[in-house]
Amino acid sequence: MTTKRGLFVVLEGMDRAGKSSQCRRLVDHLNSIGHRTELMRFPERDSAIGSLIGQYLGRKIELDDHAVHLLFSANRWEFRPHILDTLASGVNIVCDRYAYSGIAFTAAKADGPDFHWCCQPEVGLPAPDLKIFLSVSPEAQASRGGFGAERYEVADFQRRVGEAYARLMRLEDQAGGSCPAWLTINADGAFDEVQQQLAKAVVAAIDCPRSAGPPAGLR
Ligand code: FDM
Ligand code: MG
Repeated sequence: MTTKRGLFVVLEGMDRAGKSSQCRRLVDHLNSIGHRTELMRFPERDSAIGSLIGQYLGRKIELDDHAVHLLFSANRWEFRPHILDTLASGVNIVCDRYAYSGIAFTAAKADGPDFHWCCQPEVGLPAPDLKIFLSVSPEAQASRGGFGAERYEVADFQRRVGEAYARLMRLEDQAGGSCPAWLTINADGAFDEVQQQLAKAVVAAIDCPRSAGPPAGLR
């Protein structure tokens, strides 16, 4: 019997949506019910490229907006073999941020790189089987405490990131297919309720048939 390849799930969303905590809990849950699953995140700061990104986010170094955009993308490309091997071995991946963060955060910069330019370095990366957007209202965002100290953790910039995500999702939904490209889950409610919705959607996707080969490349 051949192993069914793992499911590649990506979670995106605004700051304070609870993405990282939800991803961790989801991975624990999936493993506990027998679905072997690995947690990944981008930026993955634990590499030479990731360390530069960490220094940039922590305001230790300055970089041109194009250059740092390419570093974020290169960080994904360096883990492409790992993603493909993991999926081929039948293990699912839950990924905390991916190419969509890359595009939305750079495209949100005032006088920054052009939106279409931002999309290009991502072309060819493994495409997720399921993309989930955790949405959070400005009120819930505010009630969850202040932003951190990293670059980008600024309310006005976050609003622009939200607009860039919306543009991205609109474009992908227009691009076709009979079902929406994105599943949006509202994360304003209680953590456990959001987790239940997430787990239900992901388990259903794991159980769906999928092609035996590697995932297609992002277009
Ligand atoms: N971010 C994340 C980007 O600007 N580009 C990317 O490609 C990715 C993956 O990095 F502000 C931004 C999003 C966020 C910051 O992310 C660090 P975490 O999830 O807080 O570590
Ligand atoms: Mg953060």
